[in-house]
This record gives sequence, structure tokens and C-alpha cells, in this order.
Amino acid sequence: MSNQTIEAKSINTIRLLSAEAIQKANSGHPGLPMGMAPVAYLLFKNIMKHNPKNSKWLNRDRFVLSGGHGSMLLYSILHLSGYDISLDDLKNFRQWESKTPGHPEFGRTDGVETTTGPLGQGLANAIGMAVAQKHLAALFNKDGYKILDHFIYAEAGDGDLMEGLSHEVASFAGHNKLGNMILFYDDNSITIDGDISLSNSDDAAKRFDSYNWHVQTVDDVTDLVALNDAVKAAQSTTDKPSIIITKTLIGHGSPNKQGTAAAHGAPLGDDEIVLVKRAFGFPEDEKFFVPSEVTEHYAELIEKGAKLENDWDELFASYSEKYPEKAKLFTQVLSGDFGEAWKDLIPHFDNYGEGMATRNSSQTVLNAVAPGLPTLFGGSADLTPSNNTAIKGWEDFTPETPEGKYIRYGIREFAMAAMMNGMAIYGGVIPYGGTFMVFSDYLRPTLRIASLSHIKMIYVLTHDSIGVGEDGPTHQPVEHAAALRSIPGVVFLRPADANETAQAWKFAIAHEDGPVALALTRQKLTILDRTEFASEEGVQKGAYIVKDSEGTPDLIIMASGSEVELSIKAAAELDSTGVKVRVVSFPSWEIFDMQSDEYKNSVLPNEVRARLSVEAGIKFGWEKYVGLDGSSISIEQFGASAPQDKLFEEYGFTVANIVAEGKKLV
Ligand SMILES: Cc1ncc(C[n+]2csc(CCOP(=O)(O)OP(=O)(O)O)c2C)c(N)n1
Repeated sequence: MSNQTIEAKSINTIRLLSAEAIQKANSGHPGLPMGMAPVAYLLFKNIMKHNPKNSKWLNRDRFVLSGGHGSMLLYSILHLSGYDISLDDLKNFRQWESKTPGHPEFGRTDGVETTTGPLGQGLANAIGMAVAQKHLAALFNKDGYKILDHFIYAEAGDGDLMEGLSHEVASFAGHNKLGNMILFYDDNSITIDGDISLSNSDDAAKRFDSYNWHVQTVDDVTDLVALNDAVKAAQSTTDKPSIIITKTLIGHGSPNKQGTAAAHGAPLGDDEIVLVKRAFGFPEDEKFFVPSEVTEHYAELIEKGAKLENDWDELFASYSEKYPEKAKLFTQVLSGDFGEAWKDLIPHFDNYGEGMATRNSSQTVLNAVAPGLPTLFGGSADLTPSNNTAIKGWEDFTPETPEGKYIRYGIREFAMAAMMNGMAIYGGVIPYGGTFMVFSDYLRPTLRIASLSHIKMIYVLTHDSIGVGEDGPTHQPVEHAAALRSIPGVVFLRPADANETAQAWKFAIAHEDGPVALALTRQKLTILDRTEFASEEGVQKGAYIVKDSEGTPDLIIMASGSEVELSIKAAAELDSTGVKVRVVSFPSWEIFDMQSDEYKNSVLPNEVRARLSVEAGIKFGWEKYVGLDGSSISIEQFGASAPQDKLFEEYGFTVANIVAEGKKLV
């Protein structure tokens, strides 16, 4: 062992720690960590600016492991670099409440920059971080004061690059010339099923070249000089994102498994690990062994990191002297704290009785509130004139104007959303993005990760029902409200008129814990007369009595969005026949569920069993509010291409039908 270079020993330590933790857990993926160990070593030891004792230091380089199954690579290198992950934490890999879960989870482990595992999303998060950095750097850097000048490094494997998402985000990154993004492609030609030739024959170099990336290949990942040179060339290419295709050997060091799918996703086995130790010249009877010279070698990072951060603190101090206003705003932007003043900018619509599509109300609200929230940073997946997400006076985010706040995502919903996750994690921005609600299917996989990561963003989902009309069933969401509500932690809000829309935005902006999705109409909805009906502020409670009966109601009608006005009209008709009706406007189940039992019972008293829900979507889930004795007016099939009035009539969303159903119930 003694005649090995310190680099080789340090790299082999990463490999063995990873293999042993996986062996101890009796599950995990040793192949990636063993193959990519040289990249992790080079980045953390020699290339990246980071401070292991402050993993939140602002100007640190980020590293995203998109192949989250290779989590042990990250945990091993974080441990060796001096982050708050002990050897015991490595021994606890994949155990209950450990800091070292099966796949990296944002917020759980010191130094883990984002949650990865669903392939493709980590890469997209990294590109989102690159967007946020470029934007904030453009807003705040000054000559001689580059307060944000770090890189975003990421690893992606065959799996990440096969996922369609990688196309969307790589194309976006190339178009936007994200020179701060440096990607390592773990080109090992192996996936779970076997050799990559079973399922793929792309040329990654040509692919990324056509996306306008700077492309390099390192034929042998263990050639640290070549690897280092490639990184330097990537760093100095500022007008293109870079990909470094590194040829690696999956499971490198395992004599019987390296280079085969057997190394991908199963422990190597105790006997095989002994062989790895023998090959590396490590003591065969020691477990989780870190040679003392390796410990010392990595220990330099602590001092180096402290100095880097200290230098930055000094830079920021003199920046603050020279540009006090900018410095103050920078601090405020990163804390996200703009006080309560923005709430006063939320408009109230008093043109009662007039019709206004809630997508239009949304645009009015967004434009009114934007001046009070300099961190809003949004766009649409090529539906700006339909989603109404543009803000007057805002410039586009482009390579020439990275300070611009409006992002042209193109027709890339999944990329938009996965990049928004990266931006939200990066901080300093509140990402919002628009698409048709029906295409929330295209971004759904990112919502659960956003929720799991407790990160904040706002979705503007317009064209929220069969009310879309002529575009027909392909464009009419039917099961989407239920699908969005089914994701734990996602708040779904479907406001009933302009004033509820204003309240929905107010909730969304204030909500810090997870994504909020606003469902908005294409068609006009009457602005409810709030001198006659209850205040729209009830939206802050998820559901509220918008129109009540005298005394205990005989029937409760619950409705959301476009169906609220119909329900109010039906209630008036039922009232005139002696049926006492309470109408509950129900924009959000999740917010209602957060309220006290007392409030919930005051809106939906236990003793009133005749309950009807009215919503232009599937009824799935409404049972919990309507109960066994209630019923639902819903649509249990796909819509059709026709004018929206005709569709509402054909599918039973009419005053007459609500009245008839209500009568049946009482
Ligand atoms: C979206 C998604 N689909 C499937 C999987 C399951 N999965 C995990 S790793 C993997 C193979 C990835 O191959 P590669 O990127 O080459 O990783 P390596 O074999 O090099 O470790 C698959 C299919 C996943 N994690 N995410």
C-alpha cells in the first residue's frame, strides 16, 4: 500500500467505504461510487470552492449527484472532506432516521444539495441552480466584486441521459448559455439490465454538441491530470455549459464484478470485498478503514474552506461599504424576507357582477404584487398569452440579459418544473411557472420531490376543466385536481372568482412549506358580490361558508372554482322551495384540513348529512367531505370538443341539475 500515491489511496478509500457501507446495509449500489470515485476526489479535494464546516456558505460550488442510487459516493466524500457525516453515519447507511438514506435527501444530510434518485431530475435541478446563480450574479455582482462566481457541478449516468428530461434541460441550458454548469457523464456502458447496447446507441458527444454545449471526453477517469485539464477548460468556457464525458468502469476494483451489471445495484459480498481490499493493498481484516495519511490529506480542506469563506466575507464586507443598498437588498433577497408590505398590494376587485376569467384576475394580482416582491422569478412553458404569467416591464432572462426575470421555458414542462426545484433550493428567488392544468401530468414527478424537499414554488395552471371548451378532451383536465391533491404536501387551490384568486395568490406567496398549484379558468366567472356573500378571505381557511341559510341547513353544497356560482344560484332556487341550503366555497382541501376541528365542524357540522359536492372533475376523494349519505356532481369520463356552455349543460353542471340532486338528498 505504501507505494501507492496519496491520490490513489484517497480514491480507493472512497471506493471501499462505499462498498462496505452497502455491504453492511445489505443493499445499495456500489458500482457508481467505485467507478466515479476519481471525479468525486478531484472535485472535492482540488477543484471545488467549499467549506466543509459551513455547507450553506453562499458562494460555494454546488455538486449534484444526479444518479442518486450512487448516494454512497456522496456520503463517503462528504465524510472524508469533513462534513457533518461521521463514520458511524456511514455504518448506518439506509437505516431508520439515519443521515445517510438510500438516496440523497435535501435537508437531511449536511452537504447534500438536492434530493436525487428519480433519474434525470438531479441534472435538471442542477441546471435550475445554474439559472438562479446566473440571474442573481447578474443582479448583484460588480466589477471587482464577484460575490457569486461559483460553478454548479453535476454527475449524470446513462440513466439520467436516457431520460427524456435530460433532453429538455440540456437543450434549455445550451440555449441559455449557462457557462456556470459543468456536467460529468459517468459513461460506463452499464445499466441494470446489462450492457447499454441493449437499449441505447446514442452518441452523447454529438447530442450535447448539438445542444450547444462544450463537449470533452476523458478516456480514462483515473487519469487525474486529464480530468483536471478538462475541468479547467470547462471553467474557462463561459458561454456554454460543459459536459465532460468520462469513461469509467462500473464497480472499479472489484475483480469479479467490475465492468458488469452485477456491480450496479447489489452489495459485492464479503468475500469480494476482501478481494477489493487485496487489490488496493488495504488491510483485509479492517472494516471502514481510513488510512491515517488519507485522513490527513483530506484534512487540508477544513483550513482551505475556512479561508475561502473568510476571504469571501471580506469581499462582501467591502462590497457592502461600496454598495450599501445592493448589499442590503442581496441579504434581503437571500433571506426572502420582504415583510408584510406586499400583502397590501394584493388587489380587491369590486366590479361585482362582471365576468372575469380567473387566469385574468391572476395576471392582475401577479402584476400588482410583483413590485413588492423582487424575488419573483417566473415564466411559462410557451403558454404565456394563455397562462397570463407575464409581468409588465419585466425583461426576459436571456444570455444577454440574465438579470431578466421572465423565463421562456419553451415547450418543456418537466424541465421547467424540475429546474424550478433547483432554483427554489438555490434560494434568492420565488419560482413560478405556468402551463395548462391538463399538462400538469408532464411535471407531476417533480411535485412530489418539491413537496418531499419542503421547497417553495407556485404553479399557474390555467384551463382548469371542461370549461376549456372547443380544444376538446385532450386539453380538458378531468382527473387532474384529484391527481394533484393526492400528492402529500402539495397545496391545490381552485378559486371561484377574481377575489378568491387574489386570496389564492396571497396564500401561495406566504406558504413556505412545499409547492402551491393554482387552478384557473379560461372562461369568465362572475365576480361575486361580497356585500351579499361572505368575504373572500375565507380562502385562507381552504373552505368557507359563502352563503348560509337561516338556522341549521337541510343541505350543504360544496363547490370549487367555476361551480361555486352555479351552486349559489341553485341554493337560491332551493331556498325558494323551502329547502335551507348552505353553500361552501371549497378552493382547497389541503388548507381546510389544516384548520382546527372546531372550524371544520362549524363549516361542515356533523349533524348535517345531506351534502353535495359540485366540481367539474372526477369525484375521487370528495367522499371524505360528502360522507356516506352525500353525493357528488362530477364528471367521470373525458370531456369533448364543443363550446363550454354546451359541455357544462351536457355533463350536468347546471343550476337545474344541482337543484334536482339537492332535492334528492333532502
Ligand atoms: C426515473 C427512474 N427510473 C428508473 C429508476 C431505477 N434505476 C435506478 S439506477 C437505474 C439504472 C441507471 O443506469 P446508470 O445511470 O448507467 O447507472 P449505473 O449502472 O452506472 O450505476 C435505474 C433504471 C430510477 N431511479 N429513476
